[in-house]
Amino acid sequence: MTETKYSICGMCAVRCPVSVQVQDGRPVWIEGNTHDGGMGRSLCAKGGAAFAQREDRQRPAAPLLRRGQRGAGEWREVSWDEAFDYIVSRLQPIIAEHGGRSIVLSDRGGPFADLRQAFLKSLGSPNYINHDCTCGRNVHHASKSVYGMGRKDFAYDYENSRHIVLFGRNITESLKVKEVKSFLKGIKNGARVTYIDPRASVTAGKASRYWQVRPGTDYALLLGIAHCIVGNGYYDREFVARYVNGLAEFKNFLAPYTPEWAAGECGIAAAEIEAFCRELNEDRPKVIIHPGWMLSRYRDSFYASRMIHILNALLGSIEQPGGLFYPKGPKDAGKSGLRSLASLVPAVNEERADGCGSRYPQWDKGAGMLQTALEAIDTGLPYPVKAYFVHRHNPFIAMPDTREQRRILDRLDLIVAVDVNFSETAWFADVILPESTFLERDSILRTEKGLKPGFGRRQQCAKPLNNTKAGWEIYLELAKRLGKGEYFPFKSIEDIWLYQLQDTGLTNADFDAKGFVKLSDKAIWYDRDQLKFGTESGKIELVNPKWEAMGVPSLPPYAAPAAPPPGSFRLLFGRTGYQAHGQHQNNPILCDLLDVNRLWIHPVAANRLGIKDGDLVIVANGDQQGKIAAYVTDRIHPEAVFMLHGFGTDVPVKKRSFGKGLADQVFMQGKLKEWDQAGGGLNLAESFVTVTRA
Ligand SMILES: Nc1nc2c(c(=O)[nH]1)N[C@H]1C(S)=C(S)[C@@H](COP(=O)(O)OP(=O)(O)OC[C@H]3O[C@@H](n4cnc5c(=O)[nH]c(N)nc54)[C@H](O)[C@@H]3O)O[C@H]1N2
Ligand SMILES: Nc1nc2c(c(=O)[nH]1)N[C@H]1C(S)=C(S)[C@@H](COP(=O)(O)OP(=O)(O)OC[C@H]3O[C@@H](n4cnc5c(=O)[nH]c(N)nc54)[C@H](O)[C@@H]3O)O[C@H]1N2
Ligand code: SF4
Ligand SMILES: [Mo]
Repeated sequence: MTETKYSICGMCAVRCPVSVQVQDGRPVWIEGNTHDGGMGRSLCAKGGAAFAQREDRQRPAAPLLRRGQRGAGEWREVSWDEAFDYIVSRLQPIIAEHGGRSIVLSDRGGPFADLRQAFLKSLGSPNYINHDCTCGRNVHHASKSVYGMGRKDFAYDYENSRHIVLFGRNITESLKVKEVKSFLKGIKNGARVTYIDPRASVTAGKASRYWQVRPGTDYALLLGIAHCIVGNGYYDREFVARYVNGLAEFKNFLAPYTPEWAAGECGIAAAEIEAFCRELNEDRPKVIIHPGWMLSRYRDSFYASRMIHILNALLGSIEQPGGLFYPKGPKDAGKSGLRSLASLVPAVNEERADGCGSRYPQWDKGAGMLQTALEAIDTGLPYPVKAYFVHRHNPFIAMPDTREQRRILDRLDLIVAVDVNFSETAWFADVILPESTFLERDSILRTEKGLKPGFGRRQQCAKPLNNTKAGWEIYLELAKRLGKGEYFPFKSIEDIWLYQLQDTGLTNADFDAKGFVKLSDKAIWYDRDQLKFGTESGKIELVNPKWEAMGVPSLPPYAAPAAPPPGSFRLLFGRTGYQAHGQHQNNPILCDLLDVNRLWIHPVAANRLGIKDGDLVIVANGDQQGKIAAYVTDRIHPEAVFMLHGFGTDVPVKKRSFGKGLADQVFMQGKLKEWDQAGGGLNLAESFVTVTRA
């Protein structure tokens, strides 16, 4: 018998709606959930490799307890009972001596984090942290300082846009299926695309204008653009008069930053910048300037991102078809939202170990900051941190300087990893709890914000092949054994769903037909005459007094980036459509598509160093070095070299990928202690390497 199950892909953090054909209990086909108009049947390569992940034998197949030294890879397979008992027996004394706050949990964030947050809270810890210090934290904090709203409070209507501007937003490779489809529709509908990146990615090939900007100088380019737009009155006067505070001060600040000045910094000719601004003036307000992520990993990313947020406001592209819009939630459709699981547990009023909201008053408490939490583990300040749960997060790949992380994590009394793979971090843990793959598990319901808000359900499509459990089972059981069962009165996932749906008038069965429930048939747009922003004034703040009072100036003068030391290159990194970070290099199908990264290097630099295309080269930073093949191409800026992120695993049981390619993060030595002082995002792109022929 064949049946169709609607669920949510888990091969990357985008979590696309999927439909899975199941024949006699075996999943036989996966595709996009066609009930979702934006998906159609499309999936990306990673989603298409989901069955291969499930069947892969080189993954943890049962709970594992460490036997040898941390990281030695000697494991003992145990029952779930024994694994839970072990964790409880280690946690109880830690809690007794240091309190619940000595436990940190980090994960990949997202719509299913509610239960993990509830679990941690029930133990009395405020220290929930997600991955974002290496992802979009600067963009997020910049957005808060301009709009009083976060980066996820805005979404993009590519399809109806007249001009899509992408600062290192490699939308066709670092992809979200629905987004890339909407982007391609926008191009078909005639949108111009300006793509700015020191590296000509696949997205550059889709652009009507490509600028090979000097790495790390986007802020200068943006200042030149802002100067031209404000100086020539290319902005939306009505929108600005109504919603924007501080234009006069902004204009004064911009005075020295002419396009000619910008050209000297970033290498894009002034005439080109001016021509681009004239186009923006023609195309506004149906313009999207995507704040991206790659501007998020430099020391001035907060300010570069702020400038992008400001430009969108000046062009009037907010809550505008063809521009940016607010993703609407259940309330906007006049409906109640899902009940929160974290709200079942009493509030925890402890100071955070990572200093968010205290030492760093401007940083959001919600997502935390892993690098300052690591500092707390290392120093015992502001208080001792003794246990670490790492769930669907792989800091040894995702955070810089793996060696330094190992040193710090080794100070902990307990490390528990919940993963589907032998992640590099899990390999160093004391306990690995293998989660069932997304095809094999249910998850808590999620809210889907957008023009048509709704709720979505991930459901089990096939029984686990191994001795694994779903996340909700793991945390409920742990809570129970730690004496916190009273907060989680659930016996099954259906119980949890029913609780979440309590105020909505919906039942579990409402998700059967499509896998999701929409709360509005029509796209919801706010009245553009009645917009409210999250700042104290309710306006868009070009100069934000609240942030200034927290020690974060709104308009500091520009400072040029450090040039690479003689003989060195700035190390840039990015992704491919075939992998998500470091998690699929060992997937049997995906490793076949791409099994190794190469070092992109400009022909002029390569000639100087006697390097030919395909030669093996030694990449080095301090005492860290490794070998890969060179890809000699003028698609990379001469000051930089580039490699795909996520390769070079040192976990030997991942036999297909072990020892293949290089890991970029090991060359980022010292970067755990270097972050954008305003926004807190780590300066991953401020590392330099030397390159020599092997
Ligand atoms: N040097 C460098 N560092 C970077 C980046 C870079 O490009 N270069 N990129 C940065 C960015 S943008 C981000 S978002 C972060 C991402 O960093 P992470 O959040 O760590 O990366 P993910 O690929 O999402 O995978 C995290 C872990 O989840 C596991 N996993 C996958 N599926 C499941 C599941 O169903 N259940 C469970 N329990 N675990 C699962 C994977 O095996 C993996 O170990 O890295 C950042 N760090
Ligand atoms: N297939 C796939 N899709 C993904 C992911 C994945 O791992 N795999 N990860 C998801 C996640 S978590 C994220 S955050 C996004 C990331 O999405 P993106 O940020 O779009 O992706 P990246 O490939 O990390 O980086 C994009 C580009 O930034 C460029 N860049 C480097 N320095 C500069 C600079 O100074 N200025 C400018 N303008 N550009 C610069 C790099 O050369 C690179 O080509 O992708 C998401 N989608
Ligand atoms: S982008 Fe690909 S891997 Fe990620 S959720 Fe969507 S289909 Fe799955
Ligand atoms: Mo990310």
